[in-house]
This record gives sequence, C-alpha cells and structure tokens, in this order.
Amino acid sequence: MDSPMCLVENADGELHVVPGAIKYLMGLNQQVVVVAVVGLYRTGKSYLMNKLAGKRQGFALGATIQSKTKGIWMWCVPHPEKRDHTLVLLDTEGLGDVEKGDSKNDAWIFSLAILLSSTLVYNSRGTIDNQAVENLQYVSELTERIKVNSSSAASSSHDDEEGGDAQFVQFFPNFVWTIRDFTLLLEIDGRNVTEDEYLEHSLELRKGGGKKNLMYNLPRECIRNYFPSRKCFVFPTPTTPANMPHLDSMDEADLCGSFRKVADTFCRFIFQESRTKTVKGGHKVTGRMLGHLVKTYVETIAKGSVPCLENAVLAMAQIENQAAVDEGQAVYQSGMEEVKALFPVAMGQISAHHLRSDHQATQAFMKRSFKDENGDFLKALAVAIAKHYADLLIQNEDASEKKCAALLEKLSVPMAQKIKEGIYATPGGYELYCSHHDNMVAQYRAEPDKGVRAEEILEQFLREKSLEKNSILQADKKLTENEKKIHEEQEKRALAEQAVKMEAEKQHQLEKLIQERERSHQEGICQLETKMVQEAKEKQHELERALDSKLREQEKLMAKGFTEKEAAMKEEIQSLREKEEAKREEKEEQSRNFRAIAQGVMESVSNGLGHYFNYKKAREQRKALVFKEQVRFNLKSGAVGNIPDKEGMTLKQDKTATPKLETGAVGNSKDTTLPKVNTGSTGKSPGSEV
Ligand SMILES: Nc1nc2c(ncn2[C@@H]2O[C@H](COP(=O)(O)OP(=O)(O)OP(=O)(O)O)[C@@H](O)[C@H]2O)c(=O)[nH]1
Ligand SMILES: [Mg+2]
Repeated sequence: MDSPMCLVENADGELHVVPGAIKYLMGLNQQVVVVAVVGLYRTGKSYLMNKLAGKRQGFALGATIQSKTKGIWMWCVPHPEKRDHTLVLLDTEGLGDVEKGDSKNDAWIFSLAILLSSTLVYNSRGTIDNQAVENLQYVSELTERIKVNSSSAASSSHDDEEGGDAQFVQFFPNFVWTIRDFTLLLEIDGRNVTEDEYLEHSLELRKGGGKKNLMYNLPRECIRNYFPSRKCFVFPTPTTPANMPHLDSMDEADLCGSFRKVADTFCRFIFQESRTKTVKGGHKVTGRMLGHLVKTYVETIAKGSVPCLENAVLAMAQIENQAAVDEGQAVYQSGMEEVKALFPVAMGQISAHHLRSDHQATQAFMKRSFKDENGDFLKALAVAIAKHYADLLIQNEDASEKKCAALLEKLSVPMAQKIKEGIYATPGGYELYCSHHDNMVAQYRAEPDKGVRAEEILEQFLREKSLEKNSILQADKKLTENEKKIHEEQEKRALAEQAVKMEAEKQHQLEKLIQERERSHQEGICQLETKMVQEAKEKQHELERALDSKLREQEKLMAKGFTEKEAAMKEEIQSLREKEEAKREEKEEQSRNFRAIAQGVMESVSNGLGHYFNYKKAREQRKALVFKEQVRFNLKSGAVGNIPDKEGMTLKQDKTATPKLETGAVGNSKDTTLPKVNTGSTGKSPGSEV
C-alpha cells in the first residue's frame, strides 16, 4: 500500500466503513499486527505513525491549529521484523476537538481503536499531569462501549463471571503512552526515574474514599486494570518552534538528535513487542478477518448498539469457516483434475489422488477455520468432498465401461463377419469359433488401462456371447451329444470363473474404499487434534497474559498498602485461575468431543458416498433386467439352436452382443444404505459397511 487510505469515515457524527479499504483488507491473507494511535487533536499523532511506516510523508499532517485527520485512516505496510506479517497502522481523528464538540463520537473512535488494535498508542503533549489522565476519560466509559459476551449488559459495572470489565484485560491491546515535547527532567523526589516508572508514578492511586479521590482514581484504575501491559516514551521536541510546521519535509538528519533517539527506540519497541492481533479465544487475525471485524464493529455502532467481542468473533467465524469449506473444496477439486484427465484409471490411482487431495483440502480448511466447535463446517467439507469423489468414481467407471465396450465391439467385428459368412456353421465350426473367441479375449486382456470395470464388462460380454456360442455348439455336427455336454459344462465353468474375477474386481474396489475411509479418518483425527490443541493453547495464552498482568498489579497494590483493592484483585486472580483450571478440564472434554466430531465426519463421508453406491446398485438392477429381457427374447425367437446349416442359412445373430448399459445418474434414489462388503483379506466378517 503506497499511501494511507480512509478506513472509517466520520461524517456528521456518524461512522461508516469505506468499502475500498475493506476490500483491500479482504484481500490480505497475512496475519496482522495492528497499531492504533489515539489522543488529543494536534498532538503529532499522524507524524508519529509516519515514523512507524518509515516514511516522512503518508498520513496527512496539518500545520494549523485545526484538526486534520478525520475518522480512522489505515496504512498497511510490510512488517519490518516479522516477515510474514503485515503492519497495519491506524491513525485516528484527534479527540477533544472544540470545533467538533462531540465527545460521544470521540468515545466511539477511541473504542474502535481499542477493538481493532493489538497495540494502542496514547499520544499526549507536555507531561502526564492530572489533566492528561482526565483527558483519557473515554477509558472510564469503556464498559458502556464494549461488551465482552453477548449475555453481559452493556452498562454492567459489576464484574460477574460472564462479562464486565474484569475480562477486558484478556482481550485488550497493550498500552503505550507517548508524551511529546517533554521538557522536564525525569526525576521524582530527587531520584532519576525511567519513563515507565514515571508512567507508573502518574497512575498511582490515592488512598481514602470521597468523591474526589474516586474520580481521581477511576481513569487510573481503568488503565491499570484493562490493559495487559503498559509502556511509556517521552519525546523531546523534534526541532525548533519555527521549523515545526515544516516537520514533514525536514530531513531526518536535521531533527534534534535526542528526538531521533527516542523515536528509534519507540519504533523498535513497537516492531519487536507488538503482538499479532487476536480475537477473543486468542485466534490470530489476518487482514481479511480484520476487514470483517471493522465492518461488524462499525455497523454495530452505526445501528446504535454496543459492539460485542463475542458476537463479532462468532459472526466472523461463520464467514471464515464457510470460506474455509469453499477453499477446501476448491483445493480438492483442483487436486483431482490431473487424474480426471486420465480416466479411466485403476482404483489404486484414483484412490491415491483422492487421499492426497482430501488431506490437502482438510489442511487448507484447518488453516483458515476457527471456532468450528461442533465440527459442522468440517462435516460440510467432508460431505462436499465425498460427493465430488462419488461423482468422479462414477465418471471413472463410466469411462472404463465405455472403453471396454468399444474395445470388445472392435475386437468382435471379424468374428461377426465370419458368422455372417457361415464360417462356423460347418462341422468342426465350434472348435474354430472357440479358438477365435479365446484369441479375442486374449487380445482384450492384453489391452492396458481399461479401468475399474474391465472384468465386469468382459463378464457381461461373455455371458452374452455364450448364447451365440451355444448355438454354434448345438449346430456342430462333428460333435457327439456327449461331447456337447462336456463343452457346455466347460463353458459354464469358464463363465463362473469370469464371474469370480468380476466379483474380485468389485471387492478390490470396495476394500480400497474401506481402506481410504479408515486412512482419512485417522488423518482427520490427527488434524483435528492438532487444531484443537492449538486453539486450546491460544485460549490458555490469552488467560495467562491476563493472569500475569493481574499478578503484577496485585504486587504493586500490595506494596503500596491498598489492602482493600488488593483483596478485590485477589478475587479477580482467583476467578482467572479457576477459568484456567476449567480450561484444562475442558481440554479433556474436548478430546472426547473431537473423537465424536471425527466419527460424525466419517458418517458424513459415508452419506456423501451414498449416491455412488445407489448409482451402482441401480446399474446392477438395470443390467440384470436387460439380461433377463434378452434371454427371454432369445428364447422366444429361438435364437438358441437356430443355426444356419452349411447350405448358407444365416445364423440368427444377436445384435446386442455387447449390451449397452445405461449410465444415467439415479437422481431420485433415496436409498443411501451402503453395501455390505466382505473385507476378505482384512479378516473382517462379511458385512463391514463402507
Ligand atoms: N511541537 C511538536 N509538533 C509536532 C510534533 N510532531 C509533529 N508536530 C507538528 O504538529 C502538527 C500536527 O501534527 P499531526 O501529526 O498532524 O498531529 P495530529 O495529532 O495527527 O493532529 P490531528 O490529526 O488534527 O488530530 C504538524 O505541524 C506537525 O509537524 C512534535 O513532536 N512536537
Ligand atoms: Mg492526524
């Protein structure tokens, strides 16, 4: 992104997202570190953000006393340290502009900056006096502007289990206070202090009750309680007052050395310490997800409602998970294109492609999805993949049938000609017929890449031909009745052998499907487990960060003798610890849960493949019907035994020697019961379902 763009427009006191900026974010797949700057107007915020972008110009500065930045502006730049991250800089409209005089609007900008960032920079000028802290009044109103859970009331001030500001610390950004034009010495009671100690000193609480003390303590307590970490930078003036209006055109080298030094330290700190933006649950946010968040939050505010962290995450999870299903499906489909172009292929080949593509698709899904707690989206993907696979299996079978039938048709042309010419209608014709027939079958077998139905189509062909063969046998005057009987028996045996081959072929395919399902089930469990462990870790991390921050606060309160406050803090810590414990127990529960999800996915796969089995079943039924009809027809027309004699009577030849099987899809079949399979070599009893 060459220059910043407006992300949220603020016109007539109303906030709107800028579609172009959202579109930009939606196209950003990298995870993001989001740094937002807030603070009073005309305090050098935009200038500081330009420093973070490493540019002299970018966010527009104004040299006059009138406020410059309106709404929220965004600049996405490559992260200088985390190569696979994008640094999103959010420059916000200055707060407290007297000309605007709309503090509610200011408060929403402030809340949005908190909701969207992983590091919040609060920028002010001069010193951290009481005025400066009071200018941060918006922080005390955050319970009215941000809900954590959908069940908690917006204005709830009590920190109940389910909501309230005690939870803010888990989800809020880190807090950095930048003080500009700091001219004092960093000294407290004659002792040199660091910038952070100065900040801590300024945020110290006053003892005792009374409204005055309560008011004094409120914003300080909010800062201390809501943000997981605090940091302070004090900047001297960057140049002389005369040069100040031209700051953005000044060379870095012409700036005051001490300013440059602080600015460098500040930038380094931001680059190194700012975390990847996460949402409730600790899930890392990509540019695209940030786009969803901005939209959800701004639209909620525009509707007059209070943005809710939980709802925003749920809404985003729905959109992202559906997109993850689509992405997984696309990965699968493109993974299968290569093998599709080769149809017909052997079962092993299509199966290997399926397993690989299935794995890749699930991986792509897992990478993008989150909070798919019941596995509904994973199941949707499994069903979509199974259906696509079922279609491909059917296409592959049809291609095999087509190729085999065409081959047999071609190979049987010379024999058909000979029948026409009456070559086999002579004594000894049967022997000649058999020899040609065997030769033709051998040629068929020698042909490679016939696909998954080679034996089945041959079996069908041979069964058809047996009528013709028998006619020739019966008409052969060279053979005795006894010899004919022996040949009939031989033919029966040969047909039975072919039927066994056909069954073996079918069995092999079903076994492959069982193996596939077992393998992808195991892999699915593995991927699901990894994902759940990762999500649990993210949640744990979120809690730990909150706990750490509370423990640090407790220590400080204890040191200063705030026994009452410390007791309240203890309760919060206890509640966080309990949550941590609950999370641990949840993990065990989850492990049970994910097995149930995996089982559900497996069932979905079976259902998805159902239409393939329905198709097969219907095809078998049609085939049986066609064959029955044909036998009836042949018997009726007397084809059997109606053989031409030597004098040239034509043999009544069956024109449908290789019957065409209809292969149209079985659209209406509701029966999704999968066939029982004798797993044979696997040692399982007949009846294992696919
Ligand atoms: N004194 C002083 N002036 C500064 C500093 N940094 C920037 N400026 C100047 O202050 C003016 C306002 O700077 P901006 O960065 O536009 O301030 P802003 O806080 O973004 O202002 P709004 O967008 O109006 O809220 C410009 O003329 C800057 O050159 C600083 O550290 N000290
Ligand atoms: Mg500005």
